Amino acid sequence: MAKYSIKYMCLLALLFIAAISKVYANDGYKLWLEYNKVTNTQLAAGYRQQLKYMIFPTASDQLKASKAELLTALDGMLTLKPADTKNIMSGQTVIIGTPQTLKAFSISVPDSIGTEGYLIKTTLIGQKKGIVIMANTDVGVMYGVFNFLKLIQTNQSINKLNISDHPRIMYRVLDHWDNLNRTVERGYAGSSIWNWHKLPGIVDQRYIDYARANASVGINGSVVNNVNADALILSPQYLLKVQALANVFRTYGIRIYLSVKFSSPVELGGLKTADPLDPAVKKWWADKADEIYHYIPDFGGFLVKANSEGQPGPQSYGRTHADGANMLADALAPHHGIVMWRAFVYDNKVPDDRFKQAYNEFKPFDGKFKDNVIIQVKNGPIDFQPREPFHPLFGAMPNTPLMMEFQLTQEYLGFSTHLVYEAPLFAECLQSDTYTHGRGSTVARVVKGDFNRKLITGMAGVANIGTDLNWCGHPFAQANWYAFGRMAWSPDQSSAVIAGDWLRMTFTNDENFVSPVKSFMLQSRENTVNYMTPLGLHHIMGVSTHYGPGPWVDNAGRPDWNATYYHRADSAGIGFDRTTSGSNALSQYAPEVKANWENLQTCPDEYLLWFHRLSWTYKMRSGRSLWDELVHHYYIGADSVKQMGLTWDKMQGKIDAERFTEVKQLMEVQLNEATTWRDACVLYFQTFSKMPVGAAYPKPEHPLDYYKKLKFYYVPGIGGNNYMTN
Ligand code: BDP
Repeated sequence: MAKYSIKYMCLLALLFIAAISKVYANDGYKLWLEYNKVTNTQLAAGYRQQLKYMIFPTASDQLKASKAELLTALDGMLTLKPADTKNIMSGQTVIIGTPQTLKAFSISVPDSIGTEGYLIKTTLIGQKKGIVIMANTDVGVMYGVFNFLKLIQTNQSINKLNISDHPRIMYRVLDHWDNLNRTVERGYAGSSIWNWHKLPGIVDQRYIDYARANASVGINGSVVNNVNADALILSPQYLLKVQALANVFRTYGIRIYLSVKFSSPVELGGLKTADPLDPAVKKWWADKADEIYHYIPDFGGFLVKANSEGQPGPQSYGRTHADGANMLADALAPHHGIVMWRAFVYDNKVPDDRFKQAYNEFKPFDGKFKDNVIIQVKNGPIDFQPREPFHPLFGAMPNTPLMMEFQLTQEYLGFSTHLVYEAPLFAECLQSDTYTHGRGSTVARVVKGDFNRKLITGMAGVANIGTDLNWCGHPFAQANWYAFGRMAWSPDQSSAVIAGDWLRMTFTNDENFVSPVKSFMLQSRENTVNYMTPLGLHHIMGVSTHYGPGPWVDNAGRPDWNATYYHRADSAGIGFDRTTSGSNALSQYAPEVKANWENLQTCPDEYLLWFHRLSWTYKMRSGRSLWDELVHHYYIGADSVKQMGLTWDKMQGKIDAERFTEVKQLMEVQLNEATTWRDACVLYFQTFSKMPVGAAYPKPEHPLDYYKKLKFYYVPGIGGNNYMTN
C-alpha cells in the first residue's frame, strides 16, 4: 500500500509538472511533423544561410500546400521566412518545380524518377549554386518537399545533396475499419475521425492534418469505411460526404476508396439479386460507378470483403470470386478505378485447416482476374497474429496482382497500451524468401511486381487512427503508421533507419534519447511475441474481444475461432501438425520452403508450433525441453517490458513531460498485462505438461481459474453493429 501511494504521488507530481510547464507540454497531435527548433546553433546557422531565398511556383492546390508546409516548417525549425524571388542568389536559393517551371532555368527533370518520384540536388544554376527540388508532377514535388524537410528535422547536412527517390509500389493505402456510426472495428484510439453526421458541411482540420501526415510518408490512398461494409455508404447522401473528404485528400495526392457490400444492389437498389452475372446487377454497379465519378472524378475504387465471416459475396449466388471481382472491375474500368478484392476467406464448413483455405480458393483463379483487380492478401495465413509465416499465396499467383495487407491497429498486439513497433514484423514478412521464382524471390519482390511487370502493385495498412488527441492511442503507435508509409513506398527499407527518423522527427535529435529508445523499439515486437505467443503459438487470445489471453477458449461461435483449434495442447504435447503427416499446409509453399520448415533440424524455433506438434519433453536447440523453453520465453517476454520501463525512466527530462508521463504510465499497464499473459498461459499449458516451472521464476499471483474468469466489459474495437465478431 505504502509503495502504491508513493508511486501514485510521483505520477501526480509528474502530471502536475506536465500541466504547469506549458512550453514543454505536447499532446502528440503533430505526429512526426513537429518541426521542433533546431537546437544545434551552428547547424541552424548553416541551414539559414542556404535557405534565404525561394523560387516556388504555386500554380496548383498541391503546389500551394507544399509551399505552405515548407514555410511553416522552416519557421518552426529555424524561425526563417525565406524571401520569394525570381532570380538565383548565390548558394542561397531553393528552386522547386516541375519540368514546365524549371525550363526557365534550363533544368530538365529526369524521366527515371517517374510520376511520383523526386530529385533533390545541390547544383550550379548558370554560375550560381542552389538547391533544386524537382519532380515530374505536383505530387512528386510535395514528396520532395517533405523529404527535404526530413533532412532538417533529422539534422542532416544539406550541403551536397543528390537524393533521388520514387515509390516501388503504386497503391499505398490505409484501410480504415470505421463504421458509419463512428465506432471503429478493432480501433483502440477513440472514435472514427470521420464525423459523418457533420459532413459535408463541416470539414474538420483533422482531415487536412491526416492528409498532410499521409502525404509526408507517401501514402496515396485511403479506404474510409470498414471492410464489413454498410451499403449506405453508396447512397447519394453519403456520397456527398465522401466527396467532401475527397476534396481535402486531393490536395495531398490521396485518392479516396470505399469498402462496398456485395449485396448493395439488393439493399440499396431494391434488386432481387446481387448475382454478378445478372445483367441488371451489372448495370446497377456500372451506373453506381458513373454516379460516384460524377461526385469524385479521381475516385480510387472499391475494397471488397466477400464470402468471409458472414459477408455476402458471389458464392452466395453460386459464382466465383473471379466473377464477382471482374464484374466490379468492369464497372470501374471506364473511370480507371481498381478493385481490391480480399483473400481473407475461410469457412468452418470447409473440412480443412483454416491455414489452407485462402490459397485453395484463390490459386485456381491465377490469371483469371481483370487487369484492374488486385487481390489483397494478409501478411500471414491466419489473421495478423504477433508472428505468422508469410502467406503461401505470395509468389503462388504469378499472373495476378497481389497486394500486401498489414494491420497497424494492434488487434493482436496489446491494443493501444502496448508499445510494439511493427516495422520488424513487416520486414520479416517482406524479406521472407518464397523461392517461387528461384532463390531470392522475397515477398517484397512479389509485391513490387518484380516477376511480372505488367501487374499493378499495392500495399495496405489497416489504420490505427482515431479521435484520440495523439491519433493512435499510444504515442509510439504513431511509429507504425509512419513505418507503414515508408515501407509501402520502399519495402526494402530498414526498420532501424525508419525508427531513428521517426524518433528524431517526433521527439528530439538528442542521441542520448534516440539510441536507447530505438533499441527497445526494435526489440519490442519480439517481446510481445514472447509474452503472448512464443515458439509459433497463435490465436490464443480472448474470444471476440481479442483482449488478453484465452488459450482455454473452446466454445466460440465456430470451431475455427477456438484457441484449442490452434494450439491442440494435451498431455502428449502441443502444436499444429501442418507437415505431410498432418494438414500438409506446408505443401502450399515452394519445395525449398516446405523442406526447410518441415524438417525439425531446420525449422526456426519462431515457427515451430505453427507447423509441428511436439511432446512437452522434446529437446530444443537450447538443450531445454519444449516445456522449459516455452516457460523461458514467457518469462523473458514479460521481463523485457520491465527493462524497457527502466530505460524509459532514464529519458525523463529529455523530452516533454506530457508524453514522457503518458508513456511511463502505459508501460506500467503493459507490464501488468504482459504478466497476466505470461501467468495465465504458463498455468494453462501446465495443466497438460504437468511439468514444473523453475523455482527461480516468480510465482503467478493467482490460480488459473482467476484468469479464466476475468471478464472485460466494453472492450474497445467491437462496438459496431454491422459485423460479426470472432
Ligand atoms: C479479423 C478481425 C475482424 C475483421 C477481420 C477482417 O477480428 O474484426 O473483420 O479480421 O480482416 O482480424 O475482415
